[in-house]
Amino acid sequence: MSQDNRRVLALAGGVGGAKLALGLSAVLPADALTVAVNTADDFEHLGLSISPDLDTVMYTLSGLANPETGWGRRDESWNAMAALEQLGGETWFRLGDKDLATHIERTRRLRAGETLSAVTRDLAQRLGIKCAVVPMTDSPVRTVVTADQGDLAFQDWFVRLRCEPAVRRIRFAGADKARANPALLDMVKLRGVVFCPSNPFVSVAPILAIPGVRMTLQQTRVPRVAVTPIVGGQAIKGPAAKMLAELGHDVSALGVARYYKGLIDGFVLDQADASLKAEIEGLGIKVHVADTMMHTDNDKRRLAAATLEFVDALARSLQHS
Ligand code: FO1
Repeated sequence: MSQDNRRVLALAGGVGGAKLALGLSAVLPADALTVAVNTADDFEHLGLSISPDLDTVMYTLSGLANPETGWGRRDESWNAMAALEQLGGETWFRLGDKDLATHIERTRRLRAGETLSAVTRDLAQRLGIKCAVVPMTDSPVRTVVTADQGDLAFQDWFVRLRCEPAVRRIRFAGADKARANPALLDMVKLRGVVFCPSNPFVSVAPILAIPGVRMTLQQTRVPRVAVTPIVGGQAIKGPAAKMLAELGHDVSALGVARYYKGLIDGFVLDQADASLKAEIEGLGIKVHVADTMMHTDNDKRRLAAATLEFVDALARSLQHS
């Protein structure tokens, strides 16, 4: 394989995406991985620019992530939040003391005129991350969840209201005017595209909503593989299963595969759902059955390696078609 064709593009959101990204970073050379991250969960809070998915990916790749929550930093202290609470400030979105430093520095640089891509590149480098971590766009895009009580900003729905209001509709305000990160528009020389096991509706869909990204994915000849975020009808983490039901999809890996139809050549299905293989293949999507649970770093590496083997097998079969 030529140098150019070695690069893998991973599409990622929060915790699940970050775990597979870590596995990919362990089995690929540093210059062969680009992780493109959802930024539609971003918001301004306490006057700071917060990019939760970028931070989850960066903390995970640098070994700094909180192993209990998956978001925020390990060995965190909460003095600023406690002091804020005493003063009657807003504490529903928990920002640890060390994590605050990331938001303060990001906010300062954005206000000074740097792009989110430039700030992310530098922060990632300072945290010792060797692969490329890029925001899906430098333009502001915000997920808006329509529930029965009206429109809710994403973090209001996700954290403040604990994902409880039933979701009627989701939109990505600003996506139509956003400019995609160039990594999402040039797939000609890739080894493959991996849809990480992130929430299809609020982590991957915002990336697909940026003009040009869906079409580029539809037209590329490189293999595109999604790793299931649903096992045994349940989300590994977060509200994906609840959202599948509320948005009228089958609450299963099959529902996810149908949602990605036309965008993927292959689907990594968990061994617990092996009975869905034939139905997913009936959609014209090849299936690889694996253990997709990522408890340990070894699990992450194993799933990443299996996903890449599947990507390469698909490349061989696409060449023949
Ligand atoms: N998630 C929560 O459920 N509660 C929180 O208080 C919270 C704080 C937080 C702070 C920084 C950060 O980067 C992420 C944080 N998250 C929190 C997670 C975040 O809301 C979600 O990971 C994503 O937006 C969904 O992928």
